[in-house]
Order: sequence, then C-alpha cells, then structure tokens
Amino acid sequence: MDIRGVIFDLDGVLTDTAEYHYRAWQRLADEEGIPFTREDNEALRGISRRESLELLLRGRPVTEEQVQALMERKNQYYRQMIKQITPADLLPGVADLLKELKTSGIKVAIASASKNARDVIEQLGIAGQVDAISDGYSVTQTKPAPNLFLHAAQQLGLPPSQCLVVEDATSGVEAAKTAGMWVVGLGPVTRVGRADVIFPSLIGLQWQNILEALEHRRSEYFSPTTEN
Ligand code: B16
Ligand code: MG
Repeated sequence: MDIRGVIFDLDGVLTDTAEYHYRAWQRLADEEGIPFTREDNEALRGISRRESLELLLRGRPVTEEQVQALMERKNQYYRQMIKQITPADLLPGVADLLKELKTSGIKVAIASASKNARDVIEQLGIAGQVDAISDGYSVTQTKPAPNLFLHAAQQLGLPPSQCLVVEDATSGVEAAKTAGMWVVGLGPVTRVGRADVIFPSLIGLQWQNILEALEHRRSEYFSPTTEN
C-alpha cells in the first residue's frame, strides 16, 4: 500500500455544514408544506442540490422555473447560515490530522459536491493547507459518480490507487470506490458500510492509525477464505 494523497469530503467531514444543509432544506420544505424529517435528510447527504430537491419533492410536478427558484431559495438560507463559520468550526481532529499529513509529505485535496465549498474552505482558514480543491463547478456529474474524486486525484498528479478518500456519506463512499480509491468512512455503518475502514469521527485519529487499519483490511481482502 502506497498512499500519497488524502482527499477529504467537506460537508460532514471537515466541518458540520451537513447540519446547515439539513436546516435549509427543512425550512424550504416547511414553507412549501412538504413533509420532510431529519431521517429523510439522510438520503440527501453528499448529493447535488438539484438531486436533493428532486428527492425532497418526491415526484410533485414542478416547472423548470420553479425548480430554479426553489434551489435558489434553499441556497440563500444555506449561505446565510455559513456566514457564521470560523476556524473554530473545523470538526475535532481535523486540524491535527492536516498538520500531520503535511509533515508526512502526504498531499491533501478537498472534493465536495458543493458549489459553496470554496467559501466554506476560506472561512475555515484551511485554504493554505490544501494542494487541490474540486467542487460542484469542477465536474458535471457529482457523487455517486467518481468524477469529483478523479478530478481531485488528477490535480494532485496521483493515480487513484495512491489516493485515500475520507467520506461521511453513502453517495461519497460509492463514488470513491468506483474511482478505485481507498476509503475511510466516518459515521454509522448504515451510512458508510461500504468503506474499507470505518471510524466514528476523526477525533484522536493519527495518520499511523489510519494506515494500520487499512493495512489490516488489505490483508483480509487478500487472505484465502474458508467456506463452510
Ligand atoms: P451546494 P459534500 C455536498 O457536499 C453536501 O453534502 C450536500 O448535502 C449538498 O447538497 C451538496 O454538497 C451540494 O451543495 O448546494 O452548496 O452546491 O458532502 O460533497 O462536501
Ligand atoms: Mg459529506
């Protein structure tokens, strides 16, 4: 195993904007009288704004003009909320891991489906710590298509097999696997179960811990299995 680059998802991995996306969709749904719960929001994690709206509408007939207006309104609510983001909103464990990756000579990218990713990254104060950013403007097909991660790897100048993705969403894990990359899933198994290794969060996690867990998993993949 020769991992040279780590590609982080943004929303839900580096900061908890996943909560803001949820609140913005919830407000829109409430205003439109559309039933929507925190549980329903799980299916929206990591997918694009347009696909999120389609899921929220559940087949309700809307014109393209209405789609545009609804997406714009949700985005305004979201942008209002992210104005308050500061470096203190980096999730626990992120700052230390970023420092450690830098000193270990590992390249770092952020690959987010969000068109607001660059603003969030600036406000978090980590723009100077990343080698590449791929966002909702970089590709036309976002997660679960592999394009965003492949775009990030290309910017880093690395083949997919030398990249590790850190994701919190089912769609993101799927995208990274399809891209042929190693994946660390953060959160419940029900959400990131297809990842190679799973941790509850980045709290207290060192680069060495991640590499050891991946090595362990790789040896399992290649060990002969016995069938009953
Ligand atoms: P925007 P990620 C994703 O970001 C979010 O998880 C998802 O909820 C959102 O709909 C998508 O970005 C698009 O975001 O509306 O800001 O363009 O998880 O890939 O960092
Ligand atoms: Mg995410």
